[in-house]
Amino acid sequence: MASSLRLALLSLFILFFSFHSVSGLLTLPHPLDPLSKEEITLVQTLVLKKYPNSTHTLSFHYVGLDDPDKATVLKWESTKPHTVNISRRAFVIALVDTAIHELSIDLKLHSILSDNVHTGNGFPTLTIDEQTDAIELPLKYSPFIESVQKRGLNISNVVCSAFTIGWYGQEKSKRGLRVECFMKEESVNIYVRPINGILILVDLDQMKIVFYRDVSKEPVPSEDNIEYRASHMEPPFGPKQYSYGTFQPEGPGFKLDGHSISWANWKFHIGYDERAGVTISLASIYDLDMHKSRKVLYRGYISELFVPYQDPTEEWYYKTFFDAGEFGFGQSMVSLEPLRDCPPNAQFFDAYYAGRDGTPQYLANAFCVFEQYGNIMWRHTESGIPNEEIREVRTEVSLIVRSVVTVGNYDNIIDWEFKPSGSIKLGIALSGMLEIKAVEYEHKDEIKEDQHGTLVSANSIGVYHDHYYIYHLDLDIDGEENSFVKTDMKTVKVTDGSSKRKSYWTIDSNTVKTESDARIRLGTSPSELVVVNPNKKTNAGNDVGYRLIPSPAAHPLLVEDDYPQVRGAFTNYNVWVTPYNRTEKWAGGLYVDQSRGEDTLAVWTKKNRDIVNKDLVLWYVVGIHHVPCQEDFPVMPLLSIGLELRPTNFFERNPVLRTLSPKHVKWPTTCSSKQN
Ligand SMILES: *[C@@H]1O[C@H](CO)[C@@H](O)[C@H](O)[C@H]1NC(C)=O
Ligand SMILES: *[C@@H]1O[C@H](CO)[C@@H](O)[C@H](O)[C@H]1NC(C)=O
Ligand SMILES: *[C@@H]1O[C@H](CO)[C@@H](O)[C@H](O)[C@H]1NC(C)=O
Ligand SMILES: *[C@@H]1O[C@H](CO)[C@@H](O)[C@H](O)[C@H]1NC(C)=O
Ligand SMILES: [Cu+2]
Repeated sequence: MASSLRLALLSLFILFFSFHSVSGLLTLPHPLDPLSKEEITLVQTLVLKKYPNSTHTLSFHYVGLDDPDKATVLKWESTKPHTVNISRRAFVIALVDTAIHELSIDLKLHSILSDNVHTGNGFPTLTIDEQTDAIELPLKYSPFIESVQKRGLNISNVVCSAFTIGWYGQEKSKRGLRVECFMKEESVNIYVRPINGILILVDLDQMKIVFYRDVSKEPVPSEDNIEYRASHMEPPFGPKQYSYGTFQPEGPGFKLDGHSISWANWKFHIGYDERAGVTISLASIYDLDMHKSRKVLYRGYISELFVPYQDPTEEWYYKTFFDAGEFGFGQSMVSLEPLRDCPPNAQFFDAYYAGRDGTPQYLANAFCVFEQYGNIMWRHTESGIPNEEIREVRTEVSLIVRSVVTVGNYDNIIDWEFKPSGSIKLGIALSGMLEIKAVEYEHKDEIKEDQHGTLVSANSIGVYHDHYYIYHLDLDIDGEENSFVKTDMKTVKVTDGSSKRKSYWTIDSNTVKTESDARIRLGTSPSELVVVNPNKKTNAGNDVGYRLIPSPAAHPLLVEDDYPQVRGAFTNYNVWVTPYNRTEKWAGGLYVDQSRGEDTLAVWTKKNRDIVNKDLVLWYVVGIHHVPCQEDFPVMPLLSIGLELRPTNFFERNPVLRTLSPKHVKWPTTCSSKQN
């Protein structure tokens, strides 16, 4: 039944609009387009020419667009047709032998413009290939084979996974990885079946195990109740979800031109970067009253994701991951499944990133774009007029750009949702598996000391941890020069008898002058945070602006000088504002693997720069403290968080006042007969 419906749906799409992926560039490259397959190959060729792999060990750790200066991009954008001759450059981080090289490559001139060696602390993003090599090592390492046998386990059923090691104050650092192993028997749910008690450290330069210890023999949690594949489950299934159809007889409401999209009143560019994942650029909204497009966001992406676990023991203390800087958010993106990850009306995009040897790696269905129906945009029922009932309702159609980043056990669903009302919702949802620590306990009552997590199943502790995502939001509210206004709400007491009330609240608005005053811990007192353009006012005299509607705030619970917190110091505040600086992209630093916190947002803002009427970047931390519970096991239902950027005195009035609801069309009868 399900498959016949899917067929019916598919044939509809073939009929009404193309269901294929957009891979190549349809027009001249936009200056912010991700590197194409051919450009990545060109980078590989040029670097190999300088450092032949016959005489050097060479590995590519980052290959991405070295985006042109913002002023140049804005000039290019404002000149129609786009005649500005804009350079096209790649930024590359490569290990040549063991030195970290930063190369700037001109893709038009086919030449290496600069080649510098990074001598500071920290290492580049890991390649997927070196992780793959590292996790093979234990399987051929005799002490490990013995440990497995001693536990009565079959080495053929062991699979391993690589974990970054963090930094804990030591003077010298070497590139390395910890490896942990799991049992894969009937079930593929490996992360809940750890072989705990084995410490393995791999030296990545030598690609060999340099430290090995077998410290304990906790049982591997059993395979009961851990399966998540529908094909491997027994009925009953439920609750039943009923069939549905999506049908856009006029085709989708958006137009694509390469990676640029225009939809409703919005237009923007969708980029991809092997470190950042999906990037949104040059978003502007058409103002029906002013008859022109107005700038909102120059660039937005997730700059870092910090996931510190909270078990201080020998086996777990090091687990303080930086998923963007260490593992690459973009290269950890996974192919989306049509009809499941994205609805039937979605359009898919492919992406390329560079593998370890520089060869372009193809990622099909890397992100999707679709229109979402079903919410209310605005409404009113007026029943206060005798003998008359007025009811005006407008359906909302919004546009979503979706990608999924899967770093090991966790899946991060990243949505950018654009609304005709001018709002941008930045959604994050978590799913996937908990990281499980194997213990001897089968019931909570047996546990005597802190296990640093919740017993989510027999012998299985879901360890406490946090997820802190930090967004880089280079807002350009109706132009580049902006200010940051903090409006505090405060109680006023009436003591002079002028009112029957004893109190009320009012506001106190202040333009924040410097970076240090713009660091904000949310939730301590009520306030509104607005990025305004002080040079543009509405007819009523208000500064045009966009307001930040935050998610519930999470504040770090580690002490400020704890090593992971020094490295993840961008979580010390929920909101930061900096003046635009092209090199300040990565909130945890450019070199995050074993970083020492020397290149974080917290360090940059110590300059305490002036942020009044300047080109500003808003940094926002979406955080959650995760106390695992049994429902998170064996796979966690989506947990959603996020924020909203919402116009505030940006428009003269409700910008969707004159927006009509989409027409409802009847499902074609030829298909409806197949629906049962
Ligand atoms: C050098 O790299 C190229 C491109 O990846 C590959 O085809 C070739 O086999 C490599 N040669 C050596 C000696 O590793
Ligand atoms: C554009 O600039 C490049 C150098 O960056 C130059 O080689 C090329 O001739 C220029 N093209 C035009 C049409 O001016
Ligand atoms: C170990 O597992 C492999 C693959 O599942 C199987 O072929 C083999 O017989 C097993 N060995 C033992 C000793 O059970
Ligand atoms: C940009 O930021 C980097 C890193 O914080 C700094 O070294 C550089 O001086 C800054 N440039 C300007 C123009 O402020
Ligand atoms: Cu979690």
